[in-house]
Amino acid sequence: MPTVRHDERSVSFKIVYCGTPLSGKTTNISQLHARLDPGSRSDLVSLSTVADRTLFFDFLSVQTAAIPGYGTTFHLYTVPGQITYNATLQLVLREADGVVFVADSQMDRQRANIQAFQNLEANLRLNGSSLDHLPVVLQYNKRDVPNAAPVEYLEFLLNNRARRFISFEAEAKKGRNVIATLNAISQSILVNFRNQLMSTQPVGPALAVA
Ligand SMILES: Nc1nc2c(ncn2[C@@H]2O[C@H](COP(=O)(O)OP(=O)(O)O)[C@@H](O)[C@H]2O)c(=O)[nH]1
Ligand SMILES: [Mg+2]
Repeated sequence: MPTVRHDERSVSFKIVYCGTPLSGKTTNISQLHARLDPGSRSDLVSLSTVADRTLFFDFLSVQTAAIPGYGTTFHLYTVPGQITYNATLQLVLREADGVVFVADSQMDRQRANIQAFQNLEANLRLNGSSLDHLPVVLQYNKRDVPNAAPVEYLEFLLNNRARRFISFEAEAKKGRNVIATLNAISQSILVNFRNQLMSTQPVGPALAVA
């Protein structure tokens, strides 16, 4: 759910980056941090466990002028892919306005991608949400690796559904299509937001005349 503050004339949305461990979620966020204007983004916040480099989550917020008259902010979170951190995933997914699923292109990570995808679906269901209603963008990351699965195969595994998701090939490490992915998910969220507003607002005079 977006947070709308009419007193401050601000709207904020939450985007969650999900996917199997080491697929490149943190790399996406740190590349965005490096590439966006420092004046329109926050510092990068990363909370990690002491024992290893596994992160609880990363956080970055980005300001845009997407909604006229309102300051519009997208809050970006990554969540750990490990099943051990499922409680964190569920908590961060709560109230998500959109999801970026970062898939690992390496052929031997396809089973892990599928598991992470099914885990995402299950957690959304527990939160009363679903992939059929939420804006989702798929990112096929690590296209540079020698054992990359063909994109058509990734589409077959992860995007073989009635309502297909927008998908991108990416090399997050080099920043390729990292901003394009953010752009697509934020567009999709804004369209959703506008549609929801239209369905809850009373019909205005212009519409009544038409
Ligand atoms: N070859 C290659 N490696 C990548 C790419 N994106 C991320 N990585 C590497 O994959 C590893 C895991 O990335 P990280 O962002 O920590 O994954 P996370 O667990 O999903 O947050 C790191 O060593 C990254 O440098 C990419 O596009 N190509
Ligand atoms: Mg990470």
